[in-house]
Amino acid sequence: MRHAAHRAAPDMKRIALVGMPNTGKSTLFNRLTGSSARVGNWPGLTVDLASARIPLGRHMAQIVDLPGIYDLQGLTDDEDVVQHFLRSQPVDLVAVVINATQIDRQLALAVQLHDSGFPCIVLLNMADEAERYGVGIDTAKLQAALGLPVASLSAKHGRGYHQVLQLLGQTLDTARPLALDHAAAGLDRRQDGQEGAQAALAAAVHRPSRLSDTWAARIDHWVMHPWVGPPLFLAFMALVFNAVFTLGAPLQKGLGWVFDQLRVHMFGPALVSAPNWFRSLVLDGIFNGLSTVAAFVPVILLFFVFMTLIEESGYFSRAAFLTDSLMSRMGLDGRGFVMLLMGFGCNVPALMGTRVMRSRGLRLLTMLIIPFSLCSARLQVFLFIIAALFSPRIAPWVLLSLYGVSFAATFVSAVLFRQHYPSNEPFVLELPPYRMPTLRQIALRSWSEMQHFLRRATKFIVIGVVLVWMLTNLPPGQPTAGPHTLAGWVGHALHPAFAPLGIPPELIIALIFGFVAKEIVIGSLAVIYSLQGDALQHAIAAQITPAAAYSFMLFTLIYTPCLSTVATLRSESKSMAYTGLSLVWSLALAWGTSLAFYQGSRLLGLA
Ligand SMILES: Nc1nc2c(ncn2[C@@H]2O[C@H](COP(=O)(O)OP(=O)(O)O)[C@@H](O)[C@H]2O)c(=O)[nH]1
Ligand SMILES: [Mg+2]
Repeated sequence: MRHAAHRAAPDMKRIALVGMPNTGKSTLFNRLTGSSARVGNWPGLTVDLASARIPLGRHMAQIVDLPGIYDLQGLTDDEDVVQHFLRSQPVDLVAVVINATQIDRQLALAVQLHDSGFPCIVLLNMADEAERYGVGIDTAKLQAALGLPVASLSAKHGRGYHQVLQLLGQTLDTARPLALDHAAAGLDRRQDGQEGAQAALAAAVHRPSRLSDTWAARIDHWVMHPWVGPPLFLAFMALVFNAVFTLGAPLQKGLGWVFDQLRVHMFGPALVSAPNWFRSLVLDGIFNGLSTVAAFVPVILLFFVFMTLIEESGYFSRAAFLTDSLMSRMGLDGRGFVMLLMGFGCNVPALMGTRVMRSRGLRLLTMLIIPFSLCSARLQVFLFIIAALFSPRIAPWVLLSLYGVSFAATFVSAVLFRQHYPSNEPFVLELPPYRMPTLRQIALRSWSEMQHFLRRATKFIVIGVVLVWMLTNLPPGQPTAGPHTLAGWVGHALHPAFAPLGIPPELIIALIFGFVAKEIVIGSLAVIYSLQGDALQHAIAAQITPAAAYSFMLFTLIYTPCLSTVATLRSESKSMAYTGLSLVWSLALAWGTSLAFYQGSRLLGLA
């Protein structure tokens, strides 16, 4: 079935966008395809590729956005993906996207593809920047020298776009798909394209000896300064972080209110005459699952608004460069550090943000450690428990120590697993110029990331919430999460495993709820103890010691953050085995840490 979905209809043309990284392939793709684009599986590929069908001239064409490559014969994961794609999917036209300001280094790729037999068209993108830097390209001469159609455009601002559409349509009139065996033979021939490129460059391109941008150089002097740069970066991250979560919290609250209203005024009344268990399943199971998913929407939207700003402006590459040497000791890179910091707000968008990493190994390692970032949902639990058991004088230190543990768990995991996830991404220090993001870019990105999350996570999360509902409400006739429900039995059965950690059965049940979302842990404690607020805090304080409470918090910090994170891990890694590893490892680390802490403090006579 998967194969069938990607076999183009007989009258359907296929155009592949190929080019070096950051030449604007995706920007052009988005402009071409708008909202019709879909991200999907391709047979034999480890990454998802975006594709869409659009009318072009007299044809329907499927456009595919491929990852960036430096060389047709290169060895990185991405180059592998492109090779595999060109060998397994017939294409009618390869649109080679080139950053016009770097045409001297990029043209050879177009010649390589042409020499390998692929029907090509050359798109000189970033015409706006080329003009600003004084790079002059005579497209007519270039076209003649290469023997290929050439057009120049600015994909970001839309300049020259309509001519490109026309040219694509015309080129398709005569383009014939390259048979797969010819494509393979062409790719096996291994040419470097340098000669043809040099001749064409000499004939058609005028480049100033040095492209200078004094304005950017002056900013970089401070942004990349060894002493000024890092604090500036941290201050900037703190700002972004605050912006995301101060704006996000009221939005989340508002959304929660809307869901409450729906529940109280619509679904509740509609279900009054339904049997109790059914009403509870719909309202406390399915409906709660949906509102859990919805709660992430504002954070994801805001996160990607800021992420687009940071990435598009060019600051992201610079920040990553600053922290790169530090992170490389852990087998990570600077971009991973930025995502790790983002994870302290919410793990879900941070995991999605790792998509900027092109090496699968690097990405998996980064995704393995992000869930240990103490996110704002866990913070709520800690604030509640700390207030219940620790005096105001030491409370801040307790919280600070949890942040320390969060960093330590990250570090330990990275060091332990770095061998398993080697990165073969070439480290290319190429700082993009500073660029002003457009509103269109920001809106498009945050909207599509939100859709991506909803489409991939909803089913998984709702099923998980319903399972927890079943645990805490079956068999029927018992008080929710009571000792004679399935959850009560599980809590009892797990007691031997948790007693050495100082965690009583009531809190084990709370941990089961916490598997769904940390936001509901306190609420679940209220249900389990049938108490609220101060009374609940007193009851917990009376039941456990501070050492047991800290052990509970350690466990809460380190084990699975929430179902949404698990769903995101699964959809981003596309591997159940990897998702399972992440679950098992975090559970094991949580258990070991809590055990070591609780037994240690008992030995010291503190528990
Ligand atoms: N100035 C300018 N920037 C562009 C243009 N097209 C793309 N960009 C920027 O170049 C960067 C890389 O674009 P992207 O589409 O992600 O490149 P890809 O790696 O080839 O998919 C982004 O910051 C874009 O906003 C353009 O025509 N002019
Ligand atoms: Mg891209």
